[in-house]
Amino acid sequence: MSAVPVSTIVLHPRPAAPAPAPAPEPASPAAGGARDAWSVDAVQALFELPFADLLLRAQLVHREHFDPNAMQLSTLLSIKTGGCSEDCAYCSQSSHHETELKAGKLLEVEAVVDAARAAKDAGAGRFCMGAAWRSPQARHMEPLLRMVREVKALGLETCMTLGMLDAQQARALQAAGLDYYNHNLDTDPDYYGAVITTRTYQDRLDTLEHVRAAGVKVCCGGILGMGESRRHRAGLVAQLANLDPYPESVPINQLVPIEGTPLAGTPPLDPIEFVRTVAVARITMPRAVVRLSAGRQQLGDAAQALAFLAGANSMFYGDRLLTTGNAEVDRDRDLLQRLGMHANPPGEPGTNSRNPATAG
Ligand code: SAM
Ligand code: DTB
Ligand code: SF4
Repeated sequence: MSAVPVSTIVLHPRPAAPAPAPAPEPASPAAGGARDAWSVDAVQALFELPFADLLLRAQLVHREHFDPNAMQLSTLLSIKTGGCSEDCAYCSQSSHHETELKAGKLLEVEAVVDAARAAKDAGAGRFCMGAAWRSPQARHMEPLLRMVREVKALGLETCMTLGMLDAQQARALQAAGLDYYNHNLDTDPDYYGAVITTRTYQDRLDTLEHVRAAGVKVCCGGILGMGESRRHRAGLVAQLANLDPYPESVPINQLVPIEGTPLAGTPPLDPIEFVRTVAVARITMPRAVVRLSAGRQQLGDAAQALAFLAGANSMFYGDRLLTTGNAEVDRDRDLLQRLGMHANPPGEPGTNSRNPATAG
């Protein structure tokens, strides 16, 4: 394991007064201790730290739990595209918006398995299947369960994102071999109503509860750059960090502005603020795998490298996300190589041995 123990990192004495120290990290859920909640104020205080202090803190936390040079690679496939009844203001697939996207049917199982095999051959460790639904219907379950079984049989980790699930659907997916379910909180509860009106924050929390109760690992994050404030970003991170336990996997998306959606003209987020958010996620959720998700093309190599320093240790890998482009595979391989980073083999989370939450 190449993770550098914190004790071996030489820190130069700080010449000036130390930056204010935000609240201590709450007791780890894996340690079974009582958890303190992260207040939004405490999370915002992390955001306000000088950039170098914030990144150092994030790196120390990261190195304590993970190999800092390991990258988890997930490939996405849209298994059912467009025509969605929800009104998420960022989304190309909502039938409430006039976008250029053509709606399709649920893909055949064989087509999904072929795409998963290609993703594995290209080096992905996890295959994430996304459907533009409010929630899956009963007739969808049989093909979905076959997809999970057959993708899993290839030796890939499986992930799905299908909208809201009830308890029974979550249990059926778990029994088929689903490793992760992605369901994002997307933003702060106070900003949520400006983005989505067709389902509530509580609906999302309920689905996360069903996923957790079924024994499927939780992949839950949000979107930055939708016009929210720093306070809202702190509120989102506090919500995620206060889930008990916090998600195993935290995707941080940057808004991909899509023509025809209400958020199309939103000014881009400062990349430094994006990196700050990654660092704050790392500090507040030390054992979570933090994923650079949508928006990597806009971030560019230098900001992504900073985000890796800030504790991001996963990315979407493959030329497409769901309906938009992603950084190209050759470019990502080149980026990892220039940074001396390596991809995790499938099923291997790239943790160090002190990480009970994701080591098994
Ligand atoms: N329909 C399901 C749902 O919403 O739960 C699953 C698919 S949905 C596309 C998954 C997530 O992708 C959303 O929750 C959102 O966080 C992210 N996403 C969708 N469109 C995006 C965009 N234009 N920019 C950034 N992230 C986006
Ligand atoms: C997540 O948090 N981001 C992914 C995945 N989960 C399903 C989706 C990103 C979608 C970006 C816009 C698109 O391609 O449509
Ligand atoms: Fe539908 Fe998901 Fe897009 Fe919302 S984010 S419109 S639920 S596909």
